[in-house]
Amino acid sequence: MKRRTYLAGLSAGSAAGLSGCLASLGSAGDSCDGNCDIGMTAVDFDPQEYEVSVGDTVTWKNTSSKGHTVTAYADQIPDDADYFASGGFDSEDAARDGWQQNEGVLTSGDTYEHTFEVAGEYDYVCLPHENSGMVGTIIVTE
Ligand SMILES: [Cu+2]
Repeated sequence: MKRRTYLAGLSAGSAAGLSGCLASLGSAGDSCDGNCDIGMTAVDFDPQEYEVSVGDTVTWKNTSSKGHTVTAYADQIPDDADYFASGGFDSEDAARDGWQQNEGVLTSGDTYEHTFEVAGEYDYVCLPHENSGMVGTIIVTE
């Protein structure tokens, strides 16, 4: 009986291992429920690191009851990449000023999309929760 339990556990484990492996490349966040790529929980981007290919569009969704932003760090995206931020701001300064007026905030259920045209690594932050470490990274490959 003990051995059967062990074998059952083993096969469930390898299935989970396989899906974990497939999931490591651009897998959507659990909180998305199939409706987004990156969920925004109370204090985190889910997943925190997300990998896509050039030309892919990433959809963030606020899956929590808190207000969040998606705001690129201007000096932590590829040099020739377009700046991006929820609210449509064209610079980090403008996004930070806007946030003071409550602009660019995604409330519960809101989505934001950005299409990544330049390969490289993009770091971004949620301005209301910057001090709580609500940051994320998009890795765009050729
Ligand atoms: Cu936030």
